[in-house]
Amino acid sequence: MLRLHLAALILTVLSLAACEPTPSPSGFDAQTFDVQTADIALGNDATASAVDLTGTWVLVTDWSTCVAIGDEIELRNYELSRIQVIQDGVQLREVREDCSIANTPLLGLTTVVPQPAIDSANPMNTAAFFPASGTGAPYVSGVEVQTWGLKFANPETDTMPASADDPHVVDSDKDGHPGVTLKVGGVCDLYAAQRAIMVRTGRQEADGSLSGDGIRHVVQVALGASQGFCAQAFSTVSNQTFNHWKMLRVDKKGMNLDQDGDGIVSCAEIVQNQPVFTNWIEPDDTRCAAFKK
Ligand SMILES: [Ca+2]
Repeated sequence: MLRLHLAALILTVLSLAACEPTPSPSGFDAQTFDVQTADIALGNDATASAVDLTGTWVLVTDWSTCVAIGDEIELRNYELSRIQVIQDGVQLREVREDCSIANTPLLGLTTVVPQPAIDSANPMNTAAFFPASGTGAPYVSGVEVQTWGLKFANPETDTMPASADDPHVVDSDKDGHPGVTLKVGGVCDLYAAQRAIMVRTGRQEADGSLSGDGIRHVVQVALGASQGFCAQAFSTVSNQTFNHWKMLRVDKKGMNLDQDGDGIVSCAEIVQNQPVFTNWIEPDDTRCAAFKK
C-alpha cells in the first residue's frame, strides 16, 4: 500500500506558501544575442525601451514544490513555453503557448502530463511590464492563468469545481473522461481539473535575456480516476525561493531556431533545442528543510 499512497501523492496539488524570495543561483546557461543592450534607459510614455522585445521567445520555468511524505521531498516541475511578444511602450503583450511539461519522479514514480492536456490550456494572453531596458532592467509578468479541464468566464477568479458534475468542468483533452487525464507512474490515470496561477518577476541580463523567480499557486481537483487511490488529494507547498525562470529570444534576432525556414519558431523547434537553453535543476530535498514540521 505504501507504493500506492506514494503514487497518489505525486498527483498532488501545489499550494502556495507565502515567503520572501531570496536570490539563488539559477543553474541556467547564458545565451548569446546579436542585439546589443544599452545601459538602463528609463521609459516614459510609449517609447520606453531602447531594444524592442517584439518577437518570439522561449519561457523556461523550473519550479520547486515540497511534498510531505514522512519527510519533505522536493518535486521539480519543468516547462517550456513559446511566447510571442509584442512590445507597446512599457507594456509587453504576450501570447503564451505551453510546449512541454515534465515532473521529476517522487520516490521513483512520475506524473506525466500528456500533450492533449498541455495543449488544452493554450493559448494564454497576458500583459507584462517592462519599464526600462538594458542590463538589470526590471520585468514583471502579467498574471498567467493556466487551466486544464475548465471553462471559466473569469479564469483567474471563478470558484473551482467540487466534482465532475460542475458545469465548469469540460473534457478539454477530448478523451471521454472529465477534465484532463494525467498518467501517474504507469500505475493509474487521474482525471483532473487544474488551475495554475503564476506571476514572475525578474530583470534583463547583459545578454538581453530575461530571468528571475516567481510564485506559482496550483489548485487541482480530482474528478475521478482509473483506480480509486489515484484520486486522493494532498496539499503541498510551492518553494518560491527555488523557483527560477528565464526568457530567451529564439527568433532571428536571438538564437534563430527557425530550423525548417518557414519563418516561425514552433514549439517543436523549441522542444528539440531544450538542451541548448538550460540544464534542468535536479531535485534536492535539503531545499525543503524550511517546511519540516
Ligand atoms: Ca478528458
